[in-house]
This record gives sequence, structure tokens and C-alpha cells, in this order.
Amino acid sequence: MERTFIAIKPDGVHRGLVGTIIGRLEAKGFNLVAMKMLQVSPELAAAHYAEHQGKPFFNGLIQFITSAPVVAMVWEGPGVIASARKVIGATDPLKAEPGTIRGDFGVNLGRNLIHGSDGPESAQREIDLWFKPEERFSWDPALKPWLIES
Ligand code: DAT
Ligand code: MG
Repeated sequence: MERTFIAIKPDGVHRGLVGTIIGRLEAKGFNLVAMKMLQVSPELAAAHYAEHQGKPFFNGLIQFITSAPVVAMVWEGPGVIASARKVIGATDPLKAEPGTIRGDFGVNLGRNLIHGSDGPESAQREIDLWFKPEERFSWDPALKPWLIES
């Protein structure tokens, strides 16, 4: 079953949106298989955002993501990588559709509340970067027959 890495950024934590954001992913029918709150080190931030190194917004992005705790998670489900990106919405909250997390709760590109892996390779890389194997869980929700036709 597919897995993706999701993180509620410092603005989501400060704004009290942790429960709302987790609730949306739960209500969609995805399965939470790892979760922790942590203060991100500059090293972890730089590794996570390595693809953006050298871009004009890189330093601000690292400063922001290390500025307060984040809630890091792994979610599992059919097609969860692409689907979670749709639930999250476009990178710029002003361009994100209403009904998406960024579209409903954000107004600024640098405060877009949540991260989600953008493909299978980045999902695997980010899950391995943020979570040790023993921090990840495999479990079948009791509601699975009501979520997924066997
Ligand atoms: P996403 O988070 O939707 O995958 P991304 O990987 O292109 O977007 O960029 C990572 C984060 O960097 C993004 O969530 C917000 C910030 N960011 C991206 N482009 C930016 C820009 N032009 N100016 C300021 N911040 C930017
Ligand atoms: Mg990205």
C-alpha cells in the first residue's frame, strides 16, 4: 500500500490547525501510520528541502520550518501521494482551490501550513529521512471493508 510523508508546518501548529488538518486526512479515509512532533534542526531542514537549495526563498524557508515545532506524519492508502497533494492544494494558498487545506486556511506562499511529498521517490526519501523504521506502524483500520472494496 502506498505511503506519503506529510508535515504540519510551524504556522499550522501555531494557528491551532493540527486537529483540523489531521481530521481532513482521516475523514478522507487515509491511514495514519507514523506521527511525531519535533523541532526541526537546520540540518534536517536543509536535507528535506535539498531540491530548493540555491533558490532565492531557500534561506527564508529553512528559517521558517525551524522556527517552531512541526507535526511530522506518514499516511497510507491507495493513491495517497497524489491524493494528499490534492487535499493539500496548490503551493500558493491564494491559488489553491477552496476545499483544500491551503485554499481554506492560508493567504501566503511562505505560510502554506502543510507539506506533502510530490511523488513516489520523494515520498520514500522523506519517510526515510524523518522516521526510523521502528517509528512506523502497519495496521489495518477496523473500517477497512467500508473504505476499500476487497
Ligand atoms: P510544495 O510545498 O507545494 O511541494 P515546493 O516544493 O515548490 O512546493 O516549495 C516548497 C516550499 O517552499 C513551499 O511549500 C513554499 C516555499 N516556496 C516555494 N516557492 C516559493 C517562492 N517562490 N517564494 C517563497 N516561498 C516559496
Ligand atoms: Mg515540494
